[in-house]
Amino acid sequence: MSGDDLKLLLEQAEAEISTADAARIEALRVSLLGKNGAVTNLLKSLGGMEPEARKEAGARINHFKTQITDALFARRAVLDEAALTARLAAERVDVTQPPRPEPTGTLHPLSRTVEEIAAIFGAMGFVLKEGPDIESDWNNFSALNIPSHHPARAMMDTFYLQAAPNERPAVLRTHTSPVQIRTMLEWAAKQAAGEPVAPIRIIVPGRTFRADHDATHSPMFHQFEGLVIGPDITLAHLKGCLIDFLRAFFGVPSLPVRFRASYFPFTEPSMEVDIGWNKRTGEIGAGTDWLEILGSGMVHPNVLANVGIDPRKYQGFAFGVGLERITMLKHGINDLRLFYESDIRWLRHYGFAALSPASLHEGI
Ligand code: 2U9
Repeated sequence: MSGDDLKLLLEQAEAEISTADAARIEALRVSLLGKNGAVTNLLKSLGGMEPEARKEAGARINHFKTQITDALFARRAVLDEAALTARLAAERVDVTQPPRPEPTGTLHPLSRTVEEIAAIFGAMGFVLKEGPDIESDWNNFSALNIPSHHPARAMMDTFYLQAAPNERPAVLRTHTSPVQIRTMLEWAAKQAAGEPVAPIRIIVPGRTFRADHDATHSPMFHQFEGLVIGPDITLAHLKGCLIDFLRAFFGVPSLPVRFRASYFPFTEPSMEVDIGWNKRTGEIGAGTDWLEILGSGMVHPNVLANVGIDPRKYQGFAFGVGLERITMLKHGINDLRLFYESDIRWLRHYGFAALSPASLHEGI
């Protein structure tokens, strides 16, 4: 093969290599440099040449071989680089993306209030207790010193469930107090069995039911109640505990709190608790007006006796709060019915981020 032929072959090969893909590059390598490729065949043809001509042709062939090798290497480098760039683009990780899909829902304001209450009372050593919506008449009324003829039963507008003949009807609980009754019964049973018991310190949030429906009453609403029972619990504990709670919950360290004598069948003495506010602006902790916020009292000795606790050895205090009421006051919500309408716009506005738990050090 003449020098010109080889030059032409080199130009053609380089042109082809310059646009080849990875598979074509390999095919070209085999056909040009492989065992039966062009270069090998050219080298074989050297055998029959004169020494001078062989030297010249050998140099040309070697040059051709080097050029082809370089061209293949360069093209491969371009293809590898392009493949890597494409992979990097395709497999790019945005480290600023959240690890899981963003939560789009919000925590209902009532759930948030329960979390806040749990955080505040949790710090005071209380544990959270829950119980069933359907209760016996005894757990809901009789044990709480509300006998059959008591006007409080009518006051509470109870939903009764169909009863079997000769049985008292079950009720939809009118307050969360039956959970305290259950807790005290278990406590007294343990003690009677000789098991060691710690003082009771519970908070009980939950659904309650009364046959009542207008702008400020819903047939289903929520309460939370609290109960402390121990050998040396006094009215001073009740006052300290509730003052601390109200100041933490409303975020006003100097919130004025007033205790006013009242009546509940299950407590004696009983007290209503008021906080200071400005009735005109709705600001809590400012102004000279008083707002009734919760009910409380020392657990009635009859109630303790009903559940098998000796009232001469143990005393305690209890309190009850409407969850909707304190949530409305805290967040300026003006209609009770909004809580249950599941209006997504309202929930977005008044809802809370589900992943930011209530805690005392975050200021509730
Ligand atoms: C036991 C003993 C005593 C719970 C109490 C109140 C006072 C009270 C109301 C607040 C607003 C109900 O939601 S509301 O309408 N509750 O005023 N509750 S003392 O007393 C108990 C509970 C259980 C065994």
